[in-house]
Amino acid sequence: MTPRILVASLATAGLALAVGQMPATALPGEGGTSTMQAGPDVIVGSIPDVTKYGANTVNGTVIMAYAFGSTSCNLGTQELDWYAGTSNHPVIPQNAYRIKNGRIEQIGVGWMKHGFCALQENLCGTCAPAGSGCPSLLGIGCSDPYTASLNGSQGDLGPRYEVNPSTGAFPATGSTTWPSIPSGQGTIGRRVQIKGEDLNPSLNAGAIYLAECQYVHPQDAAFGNDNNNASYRQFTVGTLSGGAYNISLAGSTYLQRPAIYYWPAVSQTAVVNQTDAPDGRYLVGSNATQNQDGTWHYEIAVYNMNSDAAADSVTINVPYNVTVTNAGFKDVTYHSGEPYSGTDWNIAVAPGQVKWKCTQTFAQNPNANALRWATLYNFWFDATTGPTTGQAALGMFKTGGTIFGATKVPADPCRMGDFDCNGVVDGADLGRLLQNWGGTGITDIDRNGVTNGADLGITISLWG
Ligand SMILES: [Ca+2]
Ligand SMILES: [Ca+2]
Ligand SMILES: [Ca+2]
Ligand SMILES: [Ca+2]
Repeated sequence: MTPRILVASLATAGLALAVGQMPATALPGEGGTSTMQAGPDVIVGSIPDVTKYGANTVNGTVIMAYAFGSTSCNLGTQELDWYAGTSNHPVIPQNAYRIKNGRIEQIGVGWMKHGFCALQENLCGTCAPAGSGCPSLLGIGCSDPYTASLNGSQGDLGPRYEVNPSTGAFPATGSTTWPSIPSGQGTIGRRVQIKGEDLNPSLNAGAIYLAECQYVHPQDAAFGNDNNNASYRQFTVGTLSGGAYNISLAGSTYLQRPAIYYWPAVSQTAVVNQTDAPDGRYLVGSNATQNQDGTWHYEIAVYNMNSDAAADSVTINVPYNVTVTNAGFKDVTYHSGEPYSGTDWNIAVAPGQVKWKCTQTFAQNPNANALRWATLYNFWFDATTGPTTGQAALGMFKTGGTIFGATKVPADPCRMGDFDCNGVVDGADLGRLLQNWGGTGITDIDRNGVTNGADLGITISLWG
């Protein structure tokens, strides 16, 4: 099923259900159709509410602060640790996104709420309580609500850098090691921070907004149940009051999938494809729309769900007879003492390729601006041809290595082997190949870095 159909069917299913809650069975998590995963399996079963805190002005920019509530469920076969002040409880980052003019972008980043004790409720089905009251375990089938005001309580919000999102490991030191809230940011510190201009209705006609919550937990990760831990819900923007826009959650919570999956529901030509690094999952979304001058605009959004390796480059091969212009990049704004650099990636447009790369290696700066977990970065360009399906190569920051994800790329306007693009593969093309023997570029058809016998063989096979 395509994400768009999935979303549409979920939207229909949601009509019959209480607002803000959908059954976990509505959308199977990673691992097939079963909703019962071996071991503990935490998910976000609902995003029930939102709290607005107001705004601070930082370096002349008005930044507004929010928190989203999250009700978790244990869909697994074992109880889940929920011990406050240890390394055995969930941590819960919150994000906000906007879909506008064919692009999905992350406009809000919050720190991680550290869980403490679990109620034993039944949002997701039959609960076998792990104890009475609020014990330090979440029972099998049980749910635990964190209201928005709890998820925005600054004393329980820790920085994201402390956790390895692949293993769920984080130190038990708690708040003793957390950076203190910066001066003048008492309202927005650690919470989900969104620039006022990203919400201002007069600047964002037609925009769709999404809230996303994710749970990271060492037991859930150890059992391989950590690819279903993010859920999302739409929100709308109201009037300005108390220094910040009122926002209201709308519709149902879409379960066990991150917000990027909603992109094709809004931008109908967008697609989302998953690809896994050895240590975690990435989602590559892409969209191509025609510009008024006949060229095409490409939008690529890469989301790191739970990879500690963190992508630090994105490379797209484009045909040599395609011209690329207007390449761009957008990241997120880390805050409140999160140590990551905010330096924009370098963009290199060369014949046959466009590449975005973090400006520093891991060896140069472990806190360089790699694409960290639970964040989404944007990459875009214009090209002279419309889309076909190709690959985005994602380089890995901490580990080295490259993974590939399917994406829309510009199609080749010429036949393979027809280097001069005159419609036939003939002696002129062969001459060019022989002239460039040993070299790179258009005659290196298989893009292995050298024009050689393999490329000659391809050219001959396409003769005529
Ligand atoms: Ca899970
Ligand atoms: Ca930046
Ligand atoms: Ca030719
Ligand atoms: Ca070659």
